[in-house]
Amino acid sequence: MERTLAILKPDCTRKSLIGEVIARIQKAGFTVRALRMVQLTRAEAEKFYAVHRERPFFDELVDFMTSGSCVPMVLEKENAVADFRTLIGATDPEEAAEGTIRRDFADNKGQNIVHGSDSIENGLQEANYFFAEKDLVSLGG
Ligand code: FUP
Repeated sequence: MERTLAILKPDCTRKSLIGEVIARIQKAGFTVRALRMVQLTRAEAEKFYAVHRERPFFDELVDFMTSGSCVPMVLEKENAVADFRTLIGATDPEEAAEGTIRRDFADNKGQNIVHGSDSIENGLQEANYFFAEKDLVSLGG
């Protein structure tokens, strides 16, 4: 079964939307195989988003991701990577489709509620960033 790594970002926790967003994820057919709450250090956020290091928004992104709690989770579903990106919508909530999580809850493209891996390979790598294989429950919910 395909896996993807989701992160509920600090705006999601600040807006008390953790439960609502997880409910949408579960209703869309994803199984939660691992979940925890973390406060990222700058070094951790910089490493996670290293691919964006040269982008003009990098410092702002790291500031934001370290501004509160994040909830990383490993999700499983057939076609998990693509289906999760459909569920959350485009990076910029103004461009995200109606009914998507970002369209409904995000303020702007910098603070957009949730992260979803962009490839199967990155999904596995990003899951390993937050969880060891032993942290994944076999049945999930
Ligand atoms: P996504 O895959 O939709 O999360 O988007 P990207 O990988 O392109 O961007 C990762 C994060 O960088 C976004 F969630 C927010 C931030 N970002 C900005 O702040 N400004 C931009 O113009 C693009 C991305």
